[in-house]
Amino acid sequence: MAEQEKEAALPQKENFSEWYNDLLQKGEIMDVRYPVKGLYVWYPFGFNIRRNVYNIMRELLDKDHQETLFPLLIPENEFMKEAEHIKGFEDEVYWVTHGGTSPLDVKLALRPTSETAIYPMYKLWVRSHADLPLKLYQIVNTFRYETKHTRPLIRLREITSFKEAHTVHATWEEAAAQVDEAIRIYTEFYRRLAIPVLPSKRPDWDKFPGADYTIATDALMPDGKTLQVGTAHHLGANFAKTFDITYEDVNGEQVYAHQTCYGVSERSIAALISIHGDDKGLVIPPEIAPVQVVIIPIIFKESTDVLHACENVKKELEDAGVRVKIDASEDRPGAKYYKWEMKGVPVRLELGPRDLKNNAAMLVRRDTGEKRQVSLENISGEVLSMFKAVQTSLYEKAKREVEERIFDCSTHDEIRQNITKGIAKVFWCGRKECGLKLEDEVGAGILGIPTGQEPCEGKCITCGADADTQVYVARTY
Ligand code: 5CA
Ligand code: ZN
Repeated sequence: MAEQEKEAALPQKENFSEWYNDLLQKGEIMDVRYPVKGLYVWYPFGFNIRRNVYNIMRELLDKDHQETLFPLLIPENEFMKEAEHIKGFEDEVYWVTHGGTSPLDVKLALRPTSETAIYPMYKLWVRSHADLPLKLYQIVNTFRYETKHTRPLIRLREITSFKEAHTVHATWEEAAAQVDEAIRIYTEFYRRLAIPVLPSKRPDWDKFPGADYTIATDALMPDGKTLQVGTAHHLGANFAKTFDITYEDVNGEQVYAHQTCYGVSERSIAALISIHGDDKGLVIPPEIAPVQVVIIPIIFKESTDVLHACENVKKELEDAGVRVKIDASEDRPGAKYYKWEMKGVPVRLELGPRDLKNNAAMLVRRDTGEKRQVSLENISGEVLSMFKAVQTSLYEKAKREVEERIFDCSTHDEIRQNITKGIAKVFWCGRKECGLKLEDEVGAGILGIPTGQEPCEGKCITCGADADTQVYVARTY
């Protein structure tokens, strides 16, 4: 990259789209210049963030799921078995039709999601109630021929980081409990990313093709639109009937199993960088940051002492498990600050001759800019406690932002006035007709009924009939 290009500042975050695209490039997350629409390339720095994020996901799932890996290609006959599922995906599937120059006997679909790859095997694997529950997941690429505007990390034609879990249970109720559990796992996952999410039950017309119902988690983006960053689906016995997944129950009878599936993609990283980033670049929670502390030696003339002290600090931090870099390049300190701020390094440590005399260093927080002089005596303790403070305040700040941007509305006009700022919360009678009319008139979508909503009473915002639930309405990605 040319020096000048590197130095150019980001557009203000208020111009969200421009800011986002620029940040992906300057923060070295994704290169968007790959010559196929909807496909992008991970820079190594972005990929490092991805690895840290998915390690959290693995840690959460590995408690009671097992990781697996299924093939990318799905034979047409399997893919075409579940009617609702086909209807939902047929316009989005890429087909492999040839091997070399010979047409294939059976066309092969590139998985848009893996139900139809996995469930024929589940038919073989599930035999008795002792095999249940079965909870597997994989992290793979999936392909969807998206026709809406594609965007890096947000709407991809090759989703490179699709985490999909597929579970099998004895009863409908157990599957329902697993859907709730999936939403708890996702809420915890996003909390580790310092992102508050809003879980809600999608209206019927927006559920996953082939599911009984869908619960989704949405994150509020800086431009006031929401991004669906995870979904959990109750599949009932719908797929079990199609793929003949049965088990022998305690009475020795063959009965259909009940299933769930739930997924998260690199949209999680889109939300991460969008929600925390600022006009200076990335802001990355410590647990996820590829570089957690950058040490900047402040050198005047005789510098060996300072450099030596920096090496010692680096060693001590590394022994405490911290990912550290010393920037001893020729650049001016200001240029170094700029560079590492763009990269979102959570803590900067400055050390000069005067600090050294006092056996101290200066710590600077990336998220708030706050500076603190600390003793070198217990430097790893100071840094680790600053990490905690950063993590907490990133989450709290994002949470306040969401709370301030949910608006109770009682007319379509009121929704229209508030919807560019965030999310509207409104009473809805539950009738599809009213829901669709609402969406049409305000130019936004119903996300769904918040999970765990207290019973409430009001009038449907569209028809005025009695309503006992409120729903979120938002402009969505
Ligand atoms: N089989 C189910 C559960 S794994 C499934 O495919 N669900 S999904 O269609 O809702 O996708 C799961 C999640 O992937 C979505 O909630 C969304 O966050 C993400 N996602 C869906 N399509 C795309 C896309 N084109 N680009 C990036 N992320 C996507
Ligand atoms: Zn109504």
